[in-house]
Amino acid sequence: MRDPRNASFTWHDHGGPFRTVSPEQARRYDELGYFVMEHALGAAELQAVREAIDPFEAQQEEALRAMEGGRFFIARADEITFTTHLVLRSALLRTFTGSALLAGICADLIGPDVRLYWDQAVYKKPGTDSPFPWHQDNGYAFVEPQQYLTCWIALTDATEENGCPWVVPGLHRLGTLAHEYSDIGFVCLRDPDGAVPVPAAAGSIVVFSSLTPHSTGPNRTGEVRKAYIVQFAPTGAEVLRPRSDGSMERVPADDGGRQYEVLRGGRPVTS
Ligand SMILES: O=C(O)CCC(=O)C(=O)O
Repeated sequence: MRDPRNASFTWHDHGGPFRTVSPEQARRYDELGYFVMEHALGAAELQAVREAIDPFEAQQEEALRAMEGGRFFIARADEITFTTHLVLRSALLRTFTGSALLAGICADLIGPDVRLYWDQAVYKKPGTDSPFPWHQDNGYAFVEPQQYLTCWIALTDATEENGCPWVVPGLHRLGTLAHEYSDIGFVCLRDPDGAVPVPAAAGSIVVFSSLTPHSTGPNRTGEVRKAYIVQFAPTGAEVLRPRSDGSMERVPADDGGRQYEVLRGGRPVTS
């Protein structure tokens, strides 16, 4: 079932020319809704990004443990943490999110004018039994245009055993599906047919659409599964936010501090 705000949606295929993704990756993005850019980050860059994030995640874990029930929204102490808006706290991550690699993916899959929409680290701890439920990223906050970009960057090897992403190929072309809230996250599908695991070696990027239904599995290993998720939207994108009277307000996704320009007229903007 579609989200009622998704009245008329058309997926626009990408015709190139491409500067960073291959024509085959662009084809997979259009047809399936995702592809993996293998070993996109070098070892030194990967280590630097992980080391920039780890201390903030440790603080987040401590803060969660101090909360009633060890929970806040969908985060759970010693299971799964969401450390958001790291670009406000780390110059290294700010530079990384505007790197030639990420800006190039944005140029190929979004367009000439792009802003960072969201960034967060998601760490899944050993012994986390519950999966992260099936959702589209546009199911958390309804953005228009609906079609924005998620780069799920594996900071450690992501495997079926420790909670790699799973996707349902093809459904992104329908636009935003209806979601309902559960205490482990918003849900748009339950046990969908055709779901495929998307393992990713450390340093690889799972590139998918905000409209690609995805989930991540339990972590049955003894190691933390670490990911840094960065999302990009076309300049001018707006979030449709419900007001208390039931009407919708349109909030531009251009927060001066963290939703900065990454591309303007097809050229990287350094912030
Ligand atoms: O990385 C995870 O385990 C789930 C995160 C996710 O799907 C999301 O933030 O949209």
